Amino acid sequence: MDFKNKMLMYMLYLVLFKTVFSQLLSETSSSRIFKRFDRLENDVLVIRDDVLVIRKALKEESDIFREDISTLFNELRNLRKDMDEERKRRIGDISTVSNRLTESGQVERNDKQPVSITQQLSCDCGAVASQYKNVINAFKNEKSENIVLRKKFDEIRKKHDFEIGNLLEMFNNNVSGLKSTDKSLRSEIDTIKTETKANLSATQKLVHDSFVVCQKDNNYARAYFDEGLMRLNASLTNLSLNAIHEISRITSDIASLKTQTQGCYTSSCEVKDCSELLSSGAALLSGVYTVTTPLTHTKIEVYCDMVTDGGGWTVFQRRFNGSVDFYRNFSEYENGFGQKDGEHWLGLKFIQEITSSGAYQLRVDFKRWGETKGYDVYENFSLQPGTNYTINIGSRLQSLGVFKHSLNGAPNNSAAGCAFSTYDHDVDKHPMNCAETYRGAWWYNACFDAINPNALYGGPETHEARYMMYGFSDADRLALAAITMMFKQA
Ligand SMILES: [Ca+2]
Repeated sequence: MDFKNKMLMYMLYLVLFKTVFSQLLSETSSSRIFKRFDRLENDVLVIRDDVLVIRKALKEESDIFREDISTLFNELRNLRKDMDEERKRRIGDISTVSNRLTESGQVERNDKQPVSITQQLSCDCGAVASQYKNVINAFKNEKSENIVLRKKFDEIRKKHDFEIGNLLEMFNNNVSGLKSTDKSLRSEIDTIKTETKANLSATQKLVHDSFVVCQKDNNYARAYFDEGLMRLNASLTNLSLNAIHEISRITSDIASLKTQTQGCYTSSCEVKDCSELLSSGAALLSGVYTVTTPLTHTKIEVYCDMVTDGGGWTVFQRRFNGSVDFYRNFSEYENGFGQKDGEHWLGLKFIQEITSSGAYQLRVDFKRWGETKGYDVYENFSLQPGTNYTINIGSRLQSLGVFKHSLNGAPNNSAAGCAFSTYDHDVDKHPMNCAETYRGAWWYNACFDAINPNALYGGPETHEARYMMYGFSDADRLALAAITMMFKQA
């Protein structure tokens, strides 16, 4: 690669560097500035390498020129030496000739044989003169050639001096330009370093400030969390204590219940209903218990409601999901059906036997579709002796959610004083079979007025008289979702 091409490449490097650097300056991100800075340093190193190569090339060329000049000097020296030798030789020849001439003159003056000498001399002088002439011509030629060589040497030397001067000037200019560029680059690098340092300081301050804020937030959150945790621990401790207390109470209740239940399987435990079970002193839960009927001493299972209105209620009818079919014959109503812990009918004979032994209240609880609840309570409930199981119902004590109807209201419609009818045991006061017509079993009058608790189990939209209902309003006549009928000692 010659010098011009290298200079051209160098200029290209400079342009490239300027472009890169101007782009570098436009960057704001410190990481990008760092990357550009690295590239810039690489470019500077490449340029420095090129300068070294240029310097080396210049030196080599300069050495070559020096060698050439030295060679020329040597040649010139040799030429001079040759010329001197030749000149000496010619001078020697001339001297010889001159001596010979002198000698021949002496011979002419002293020799007594001048003719032969003259002849000899004329013969030798012609040859010597010719030789001398040749020598002179050769010398002239040599001199002329010597002058030409000297001229050429001067021209070459001038030319080389001029080229060396040009090269030196170019070299000095390049070095000066490189020094200027280097200075400029160093200045720009310093500027970038300063800016980067400032950016780094600002970023460090920002990070530090953010860290301080985060730390404060973190401390606040931790304190809040710790406080919450303490509160939670306290709550959990209270809950645990309450739970332990509750578990202890329930365990005690279960133990009492077990004792009571087991006791009632023995002949010594003779409670006739849930009222007596409750008043026996144990803290009891609602559920199925065994009682002994007061007259026939029959042990039967009954469901006791120990919650409603003080508890002690013996349930004789319970419906809440339609799982048990209540359209049944008289015998089944007399003896009972269903599961005591689910939907069931206790049995007319058991209701009759228990309620005949004392004063009992009758309570009806019901729930309409949509969760509206109601109840109806009467005094003096019992079933008269005999197989018709005629119902006695006293005054209404309290009620909720029952409209104008009641169990002992209108003489032609209320249940009070009526016998119990099923589809196969029509003892109602109407010519037709009320139980069959209205798909129930009840103390039908002629036939009933909005109260048909053992009829078909209907849905939320059912509003017909053959569906389970109790004291509906004339407006809705909707079926019930659940109903419970029970008694307890007054
Ligand atoms: Ca009838």
